[in-house]
Amino acid sequence: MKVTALAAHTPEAVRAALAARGWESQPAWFAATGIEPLVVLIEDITETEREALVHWATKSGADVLTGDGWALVAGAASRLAPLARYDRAPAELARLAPPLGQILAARAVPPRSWAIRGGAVALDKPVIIGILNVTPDSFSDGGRLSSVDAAVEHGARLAADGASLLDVGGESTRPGAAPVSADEEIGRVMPVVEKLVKRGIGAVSVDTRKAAVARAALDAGAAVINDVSGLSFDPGLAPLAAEARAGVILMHMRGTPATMDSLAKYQDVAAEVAAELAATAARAETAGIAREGIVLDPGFGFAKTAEHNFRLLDELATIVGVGYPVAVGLSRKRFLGAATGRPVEDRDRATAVACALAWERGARLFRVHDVALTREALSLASATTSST
Ligand code: PMM
Repeated sequence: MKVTALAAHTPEAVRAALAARGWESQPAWFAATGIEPLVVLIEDITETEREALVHWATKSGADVLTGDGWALVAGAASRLAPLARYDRAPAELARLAPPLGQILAARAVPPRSWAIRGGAVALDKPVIIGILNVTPDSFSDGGRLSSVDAAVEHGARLAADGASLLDVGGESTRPGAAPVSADEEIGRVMPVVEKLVKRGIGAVSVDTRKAAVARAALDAGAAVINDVSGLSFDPGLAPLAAEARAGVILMHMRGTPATMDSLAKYQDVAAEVAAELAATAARAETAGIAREGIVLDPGFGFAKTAEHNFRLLDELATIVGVGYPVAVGLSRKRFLGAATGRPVEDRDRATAVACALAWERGARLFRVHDVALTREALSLASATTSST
């Protein structure tokens, strides 16, 4: 007898084992994904629901851990699937079917493209978003080029290095950074957005929390709004994005850059960030933003300690489980320095490694300063993952 423990973090190992024994590729893939383990945390459940769940789990061989008002159910995805069907699940668990059905559907068919204004971004390969900060201190080159031309040249270099999107931002969101008026922000970003669009460099994203800035950028040809406040700063942003059919990146944070550090308090950071992002996405859809246009971002460094950021990176699949494409902004962040001891100007290697880990855990979009280095790391990471 020969016994081998197969890799369990990817269905690929089971698919390959079945294919090697004569299974056709589709049934092999379905079988492999069906026996993948699934763990779901169910909160705010009634006592009747909890009892029904424990009873069902005992009968069907799923594992259940439970306490007051919550339950954790675990088992192969195919074993838990009946709970998402009204005709198969116990009547007492009817409330569980829709959210569980959504989770299973998103796992079976992950989003393959992201709808942005005037186009779509394929998500089968890593998507790199080049950072183009145009705050006054960003592009000082001793006066050789105007800061606008220097920023546009830098954008051209990022695009040539492999960025499919250029994220132009005119407001620093560092902890405690001074707020900037909409007019000031427009004055900073618009000359750069206009020139990038005119020269056809990349698709342009505008990194702003303000509807007035987003409107000006969209009018000039930007395709994406990257809102670090996750629609919580300016009520005008969501209707604008909906009407313009802009792609949106909705990032998680708590409070504002001025107050966020004091709000970095979590019992269970990945599950809490996932729940808060799910609520943000639901608000976006209620405001008319198409589901296909939404990307979620856990907001590394925003209202999170270094330890929270490490947990989030490790448990990124919990954020991916919300069911939308996931972007990560890891570039040069402080927690990378906490792990490596490197100062901010020497964190691009750590960034590239962190992006490779994030890809492996399901992130698809990567907002970085050093596009070339990150692209190399992601080329390797994506070469090891199956695209079936
Ligand atoms: N981080 C910063 C700014 N904008 N946008 C998204 N979507 N995600 C991020 O993590 C993010 C962001 C701050 O970083 P920077 O000062 O290096 O641009």
